[in-house]
Amino acid sequence: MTGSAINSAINAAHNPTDRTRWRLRVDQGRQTWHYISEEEHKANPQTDIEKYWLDLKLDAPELPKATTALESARNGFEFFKRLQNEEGFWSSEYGGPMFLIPGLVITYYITGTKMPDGWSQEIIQYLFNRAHKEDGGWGLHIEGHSTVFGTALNYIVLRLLGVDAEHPVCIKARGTLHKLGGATGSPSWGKFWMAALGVYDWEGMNPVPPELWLLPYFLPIHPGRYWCHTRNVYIPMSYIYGRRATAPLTPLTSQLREELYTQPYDTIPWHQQRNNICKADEYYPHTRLLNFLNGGLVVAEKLTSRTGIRTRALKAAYAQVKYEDENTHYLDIGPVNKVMNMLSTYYEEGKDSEAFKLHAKNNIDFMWMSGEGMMMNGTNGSQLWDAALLIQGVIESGLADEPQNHEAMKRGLMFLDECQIKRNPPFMKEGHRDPTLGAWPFSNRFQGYTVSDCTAEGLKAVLLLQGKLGYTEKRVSMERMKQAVDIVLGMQNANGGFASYENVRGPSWLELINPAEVFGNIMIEYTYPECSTACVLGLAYFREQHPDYRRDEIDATIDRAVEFILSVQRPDGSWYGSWAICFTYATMFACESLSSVGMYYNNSEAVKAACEFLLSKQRADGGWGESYKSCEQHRYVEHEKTQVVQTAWALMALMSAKCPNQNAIQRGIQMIMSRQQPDGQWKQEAIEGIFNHSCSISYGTYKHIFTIWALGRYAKVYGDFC
Ligand code: LAN
Repeated sequence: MTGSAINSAINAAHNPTDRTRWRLRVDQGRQTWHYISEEEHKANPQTDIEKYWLDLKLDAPELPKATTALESARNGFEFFKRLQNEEGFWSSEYGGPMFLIPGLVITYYITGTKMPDGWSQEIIQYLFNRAHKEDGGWGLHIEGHSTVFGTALNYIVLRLLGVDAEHPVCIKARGTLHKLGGATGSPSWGKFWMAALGVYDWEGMNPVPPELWLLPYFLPIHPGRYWCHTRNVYIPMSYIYGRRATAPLTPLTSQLREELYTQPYDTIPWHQQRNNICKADEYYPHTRLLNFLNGGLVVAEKLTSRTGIRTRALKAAYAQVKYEDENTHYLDIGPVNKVMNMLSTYYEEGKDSEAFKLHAKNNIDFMWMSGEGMMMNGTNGSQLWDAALLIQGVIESGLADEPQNHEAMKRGLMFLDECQIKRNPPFMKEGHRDPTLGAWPFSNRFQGYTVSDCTAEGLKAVLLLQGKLGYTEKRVSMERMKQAVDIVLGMQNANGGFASYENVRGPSWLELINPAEVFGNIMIEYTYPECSTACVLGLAYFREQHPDYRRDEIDATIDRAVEFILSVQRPDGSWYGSWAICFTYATMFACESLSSVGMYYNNSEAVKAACEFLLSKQRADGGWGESYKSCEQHRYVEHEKTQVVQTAWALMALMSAKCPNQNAIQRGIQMIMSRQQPDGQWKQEAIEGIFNHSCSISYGTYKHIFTIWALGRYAKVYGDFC
């Protein structure tokens, strides 16, 4: 081949695939994208769901222009119904974090695993599209400034997938990486992936000793007490670190060694890099306690790493990898430990093992294809969460009573029935898991982790579907609802609040040894007003329909949870939101809780203060708009633009609080209506979600769910006009 023929062959590999050949399949709540052949494509045309998410032209008709709030909600649901699949849920993009794809691609490279058709080109596309226009780098998440973590790791991805170092995207990204000081300044999770790949030295990383698994559980530092996401990331990380498992050097990784740093690889003083974290990356700096302990661990590492203790510790850590894999049908709690567990399995059981094959097969559940290319979702979807919320909005608005929507509601119930978890984890005790029988998860029952508020929202949706609509079957038995109630009742913490997946198991000072640098509040479970609200309402809805079951406990649990919510209100009347942006989101939840126990604007100072807070943030155009920076900085930060999703949240809060300022509410409703498209949809605006105070995450369905819900509530409260 001539030089130019080689170049065009290389470039062709970086072109997008034929987007019309992508199909989204669903199977018992699992959702997976497939790149199909030309023949299959001809035999099986693309649906609106696929077209919508791929940014292709839909066949959705223009609807009669809405003149009232209810008409607008109806048009919104008319459109959104097109995106419901045959199993009754709504698939959706759940990207945002920019540190997930690197773990996948590095693991595939090390283990020599072939990617399914279309992935490689489309991952490249995604990174090309998401490189920041100004400096060519990537951040922690799609809206964040360029960091070493984002830029070094995604640069590595492009190179491993075959993009040339002299490709303009690589040149620009490398320039930014070098300006930031090079890959030595990466946060620890990046150091880990680079060391595993062989382009960073383990000596430049703080120890992650698997020996922690040999400690007795009564010690507060035992990893079984950590927040389950953190625990599950550090299990395989400690296994791989403990073995110093590094991929053999290849011509490509030797080149990367020279591309990632500002000085020759062999001259880097690695032991001085352990605590070298670029300022642009740092959200939660190391504490002095952590640095002190790490210093001790470095010495301990020299003594133990080749002894029988290490062998025993590796065994204990790997046992935890297995429990997690088996408990989750080899899906794992999230995308980070998913691929770390796959890499651990490769080293422990080999590439031909059944376990490794299952891992390789199941990564597809995390991959999401979009008009921008392929990303890795923050979980294996948000199936249950989106369905449960949307169904509640449609029922509250009264739209569920209209005959054209019966079928959608029946299918929704079918999915909730399917999705409820019908067993406890097989390795519950050994794997430090809590019960799951009767719970609802965030995504699907295969991943199968209980989440407090997902259980409560699932229960609420079932109670409404089965208890309030005349035309649905009783698919979820009383017995199964009681199981869900038992789960919720078991999840209240000593302070009255509810945490996310498990009860708080460790002391809050553990946060002082949070080693991840880029996230806050990750070491233990914390209690949240959002999760607590869902539990309050879930129990209250159940009590209304079934007043006899565990009545005293339900009453007492609700009272204590409401006390908790009141106790975390901030002096300005707002609540800090941990799972979406930010004060607007949590204040909506808190107001819902308080109104459920009869506290409103006119009889509660707390609710009045909440309304005043929200009203003080309303913009001239009638809407609200908050930036993800609120979550980072713990103070309200305005977004440059008004956002329909936050406008809907603020309105939901004001309406549940019975705020007397109807004019403000009406202006908000008009703002939402003004952004509705002729086919009933709302366009994507800024990112909606957040986690760990610093990383934003997309909830691609919120622009439909909360708009419909707020409009529907408005019509219910004020009548159908606007
Ligand atoms: C989620 C998504 C859903 C979210 C809600 C149900 C909305 C919340 O109310 C409770 C917490 C929960 C379940 C939650 C926890 C943390 C998750 C799983 C995420 C924000 C999605 C992605 C994030 C996960 C930790 C991302 C991987 C990163 C690590 C730091 C391991």
